[in-house]
Amino acid sequence: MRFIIFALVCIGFVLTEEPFHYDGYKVYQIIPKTVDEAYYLRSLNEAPEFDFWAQPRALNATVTVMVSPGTQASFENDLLAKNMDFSVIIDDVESTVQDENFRQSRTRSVARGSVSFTYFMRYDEIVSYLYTIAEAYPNIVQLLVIGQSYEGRDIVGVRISGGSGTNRPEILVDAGIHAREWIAPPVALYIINQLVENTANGYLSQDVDWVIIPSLNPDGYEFTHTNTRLWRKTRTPNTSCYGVDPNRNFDYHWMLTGASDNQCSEIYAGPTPFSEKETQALKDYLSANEDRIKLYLTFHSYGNYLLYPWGYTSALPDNNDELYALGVKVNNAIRAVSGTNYIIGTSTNVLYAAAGGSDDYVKGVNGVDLAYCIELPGGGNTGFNPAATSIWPIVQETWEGVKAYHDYIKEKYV
Ligand code: 0X9
Ligand code: ZN
Repeated sequence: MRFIIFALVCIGFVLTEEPFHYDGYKVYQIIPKTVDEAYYLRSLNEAPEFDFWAQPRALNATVTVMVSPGTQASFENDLLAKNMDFSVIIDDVESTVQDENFRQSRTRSVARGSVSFTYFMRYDEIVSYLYTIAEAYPNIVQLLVIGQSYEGRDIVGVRISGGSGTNRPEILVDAGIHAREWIAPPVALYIINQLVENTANGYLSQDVDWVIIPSLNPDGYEFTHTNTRLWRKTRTPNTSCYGVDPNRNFDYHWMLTGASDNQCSEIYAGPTPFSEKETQALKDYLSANEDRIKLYLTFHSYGNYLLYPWGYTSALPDNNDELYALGVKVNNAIRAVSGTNYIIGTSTNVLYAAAGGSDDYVKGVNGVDLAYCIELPGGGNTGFNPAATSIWPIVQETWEGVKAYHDYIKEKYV
């Protein structure tokens, strides 16, 4: 009986539509010093009570994890019993979310039809910006609706093409596949803004086409604004918990490693590959356009990593040298602006193994040689909440890296 009541409370808790509050949620930092300690932390990765913001990836690398109130005592006891040092870096996540709400409301401007980098735009504002520029610049911008989300939102992007001729190489960019990674959509929007609205950048779309989808998981993104700030997944209802991690849902070595079959886990891979309408939409776009796509960039946060495949294995891709060397060029361009430095390497080797990601799929199935997952810089107390004032510096420095990508593609394919 007690179990049934517990189960009902849990289901009620996860399926509720009431805004979720993080009262009493704490964030811990731990630096694993032995293999056993790292294994212990990894063993918690799938448990819904633990939300890893920086996953265990190597000895002596800091792990950051948010822990629900009911689990903290036993977690701390375990850490003490294992003689592991830890510190609490956020005592009450709710207060950081409230601070962010307050800052958002102060920096918000009316942006319908225009773009803003002083606050985090809502999905309808993003969409209306894309419609507006497609109308204002019909010669170079074409609106694309690649599909609909579970809740019925159009997944909108733009094709930017300033030249003529067939056989033009395409750079495909997406952002926001993980809902809470708020800095990613502005980076994609800034690329659009610079390519279209800054005439000095016309040369960047002369020989190369760009397709940019700034918010690939709009249901999740809206949910982070209205209900649960740190939501990561889609919003598809499952029997016990909502949502699938879309970056575990692509059909390339699906579920092999670093993914969960627990519906309530943050890294739930879904009941089947491409169970999510959002990942299906990207899949359909990819299969229709795979011949022209020469570079794929997917923006995430946080941690300053320029990752490339594979995420499903520690084996290096055939063109590892090229992927690494291009990563170095991009990093140099970004670093020249502000000193921001990225770690470059395969997902498995520099971050952690996780199969079912879009980058692996694009390379492994669509045959796009150059695919990168860019973990943008963090900010604020949670890493996912850079102050609105840091949107500008991040989008501007990243833009320099994006131009370095363009130069390489033009040089190689035009
Ligand atoms: O775990 C992920 O999906 C990405 N990190 S995040 O913190 N933004 O969630 C990294 C994905 C790297 N690519 C693959 N593992 N394929
Ligand atoms: Zn992510």
